[in-house]
Amino acid sequence: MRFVPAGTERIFVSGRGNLSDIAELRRQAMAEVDRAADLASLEGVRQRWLGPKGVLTLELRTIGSRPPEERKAFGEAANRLKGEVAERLEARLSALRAAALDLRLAAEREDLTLPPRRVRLGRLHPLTQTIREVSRIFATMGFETVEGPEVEWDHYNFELLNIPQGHPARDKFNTLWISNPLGGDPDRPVLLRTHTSPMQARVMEARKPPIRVIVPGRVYRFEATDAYHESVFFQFEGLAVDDRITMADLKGVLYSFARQMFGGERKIRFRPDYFPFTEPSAEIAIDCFVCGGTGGECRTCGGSGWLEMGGCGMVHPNVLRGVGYDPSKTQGFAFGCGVERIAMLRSGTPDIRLFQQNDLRYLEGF
Ligand code: FA5
Repeated sequence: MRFVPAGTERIFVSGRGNLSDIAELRRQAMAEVDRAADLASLEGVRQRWLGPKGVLTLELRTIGSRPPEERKAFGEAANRLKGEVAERLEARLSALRAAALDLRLAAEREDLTLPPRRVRLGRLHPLTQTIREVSRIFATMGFETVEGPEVEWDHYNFELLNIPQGHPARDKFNTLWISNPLGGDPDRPVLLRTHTSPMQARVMEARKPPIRVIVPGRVYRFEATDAYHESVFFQFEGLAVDDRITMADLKGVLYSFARQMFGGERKIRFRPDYFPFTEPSAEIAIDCFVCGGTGGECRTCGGSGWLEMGGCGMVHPNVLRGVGYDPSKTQGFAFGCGVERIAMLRSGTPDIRLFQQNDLRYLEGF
C-alpha cells in the first residue's frame, strides 16, 4: 500500500494493504466524511471513497490477487468498511440537509413584528344610508320596498300617469329621451325616468290591492345643477291602494314618517299643489328643525320656517282606470320625495353636489 498526497491530505490508494491498513482507511474515511461542510464536498468524498474509481472500490478489486489465506478476512473487512462509510455518508447527508433547511427557514421566517398595513374600512354612502332608513321606517308601517327600471317607456313615465302627449305638465319634467340606434318603435318612445312615479302604474298592473310599496331609485332630469338641484338624483315613491283609503291615511303615514326621520316634535304642512296623477294633490313640508319653524335668519329653511320634502295626493281616477282598477271601489294615495333633500336636512349638508363628488373628506363624516 502507498500513500499519495490529496490536497494537504495523504490518502491510501489501491495496493497491497493488510488488515491493519483497513483500520487506517476507516479512520481517514470517517474523518473526511465528518469534515465535509456542505453537500457538494460530501459528494466529492463519496466519489473519492465509493465511486467507480474510489479508494475502497479499487481496494476490493485487489482481493483476487491476494494470497488465498488472506482473501476471506480481507474481503470481509473491506466490504464492512464500505458499508460503514456508506452509512456515515448517509448520516452526514441527513445532518447537512437538516442544517441547510434550518438556515433556509431562518432566512424565510415571517417577521411578525412588522406593523400590518392599515385596513381602510369602507362604509355605506350617505344616500344609501338614507334610503335604508326610509325603507326601514316605512316597513314598520307595512310598506314593502320594490325597485323599477331607470330606462323607462313614455307610456309608464307619462301616459299612464295622466300626462298624455302635448300635456303642459311634460315641460316640468325636463326629460332625457333615448333614441334607439336599432330603430325601435316610434310610437313607444323610451326615456330615462324623470321620477319614481312610473312604478305606481307598474306595481298596480302587476298586483291586486291591497298594495303598500316604497320605491327608492335614481331619476334623471335635463337640469342645470346648483346647491339644491342635481340632474341625476334619488327619489322614493310611496303607494298605498285599498278600498277605503282616504287623505287622512296619507297624512297619518307621512306624519309618522317625518317624526321617525327627523324627531318627535316635527310639524308637517300640506299645501295644495298640482300633479296630473293625483287629485287632490299637495306639497309636503316639515317645520325647520334648525330654527324650530321661526324662520328669520335661518339658512337651512331660507327664513320660511318650512322645508319641502316632496309631493303627494290621492291617486287620480284616470290612473286607476288606466291600470284596470275601478275608482268607485278602489282608492289610493301616493307620494314622492327627494332622497338628497332629506339627507341634506338630516346631515346639515349645504350643497347637494357633495353627494356625488366622491370627496373622502366629506364622505368620511358619515
Ligand atoms: C315629482 O317628481 C312627483 N313624481 C312627486 C309625486 C309623487 C307627487 C306621487 C304626487 C304623487 P317633483 O318634481 O316635485 O315631483 O319632485 C319631488 C321631489 O324630488 C322634490 O320635492 C325634491 O325633493 C326632489 N327633486 C326634484 N327635482 C330635484 C333635483 N333637480 N335635484 C334634487 N332633488 C330634486
